[in-house]
Amino acid sequence: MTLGSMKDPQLGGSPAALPGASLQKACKFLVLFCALHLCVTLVYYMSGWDLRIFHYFVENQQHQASSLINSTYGDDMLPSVVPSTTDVTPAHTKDIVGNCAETSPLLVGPLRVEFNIPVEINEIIKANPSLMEGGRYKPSECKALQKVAIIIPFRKRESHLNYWLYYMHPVLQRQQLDYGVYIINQDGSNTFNRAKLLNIGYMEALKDYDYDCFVFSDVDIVAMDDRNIYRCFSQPRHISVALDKFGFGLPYYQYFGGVSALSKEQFTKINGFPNTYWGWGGEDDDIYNRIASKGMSISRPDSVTGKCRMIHHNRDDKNDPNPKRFDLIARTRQTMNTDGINSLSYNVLRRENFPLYVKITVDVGNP
Ligand SMILES: *[C@@H]1O[C@H](CO)[C@@H](O)[C@H](O)[C@H]1NC(C)=O
Ligand SMILES: [Mn+2]
Repeated sequence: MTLGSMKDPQLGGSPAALPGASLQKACKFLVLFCALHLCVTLVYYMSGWDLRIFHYFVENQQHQASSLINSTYGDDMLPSVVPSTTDVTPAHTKDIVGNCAETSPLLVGPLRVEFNIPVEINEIIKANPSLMEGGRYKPSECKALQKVAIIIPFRKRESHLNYWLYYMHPVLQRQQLDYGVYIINQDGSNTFNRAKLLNIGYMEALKDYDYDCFVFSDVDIVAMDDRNIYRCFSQPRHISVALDKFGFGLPYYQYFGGVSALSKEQFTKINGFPNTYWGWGGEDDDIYNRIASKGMSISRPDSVTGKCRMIHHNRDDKNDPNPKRFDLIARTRQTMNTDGINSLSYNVLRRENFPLYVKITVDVGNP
C-alpha cells in the first residue's frame, strides 16, 4: 500500500504503527474537508434565499417593524445594514436585432458626485443635446427595453433640481432608456404630501406616453454609479439602497424610501400609493407594506452599485414629521384598497414643458 509506505518523520515509533496512524490522519482530514465544503455550499445556497425568508418574517411582523425601528433610533442616528442582492432580472424572451442590449455598453460604473459648485440650467441644456423638449429621450442606436417615467415630487427646491438634472440626464441616456422627467410641483404652502404627488405623477405621465415603468425619486438624491439602472424589475425595485446619509447602507431592512421603481402592473396591484400621509415620514413604509401584503418582494442592487448621494438640507417648511404616521402604517392592509390611485383627486393648475423636464403644478388639497 502506498499510504503505509509513506514515511512520517513526526511519528518516530515502531514501523508497524505507521500505516494505521497515517490512514487515520488522512481520513480525519477528508471528513473535515467534506464538512467545510458542505458548510460553504450551504452558506452560498442560503444567501440566495435570505430576502424571501425575511419577506415571510416581515409579512407577519409588518405592523410593528417600521414604527419600532424609527422610534427606537433617532432620524439621524439610524444603523446601517448592507443590502442583500437578490434581483431577478426579467427573463430574456427574444433578441430581435435593433433591441437595446440587456446591459448597456455605454455604462462607465462609479461616478463622482459633488454638490459644492452650483450648476446653471443653460450649461445642462448644452451638455445634453440629444434631449427632446420636456426632458424626453429615446436612444437612437437601438430600441429601448422599457419606457420609463421619472416622477419627482417637488416644492421650492430649484437648486436641488438643477443638480439632479445635471447628474442624472447623462446617466439615464447611457442606460439607454426611453424616458421622460416629470416634476410634480405642489402648489401653495399647505402641508406637503409626497405620496399623493407620486400618484399624480403616475396619472399625468400616462396622459403623455405609454410608459410601462415608473421611477419615483426624491429631488435631492443622485446615483453614484450608472450601473444602478433606473428601470423596472420582476419585483418592485428599491434603487437608493446605499445612501451616504445612512453610511452607504439601508437604515432598516424594510426601507423603501428615496428612489424606487414600479412597473405599471406592480403599481396597479397595490392600488398605487396612499393619499393620506400629510407631512414627513411613513408613506414609504406604507408602500412597503402594500407590496409585502400583495406577496411581492423587493428587488435591490448590491451596496456598491447602489451608492447614492443626498443633498444636505434643513427640514422644509410645512413638512414636519406627521404625528399620525405610526397609526397609519399599522393599518395599511385595511386602508390600501380604498386609499390609493382609485381615490385620487387633484387639480392641475399648470403644465409646462421645459427643455429638461415637464413641470406639473398641482393643487393637492388639505389634510
Ligand atoms: C423612518 O425613517 C425613514 C428614513 O428617514 C423614512 O423614510 C421613513 O418614512 C420613516 N418612517 C416613519 C414611520 O417615520
Ligand atoms: Mn431630503
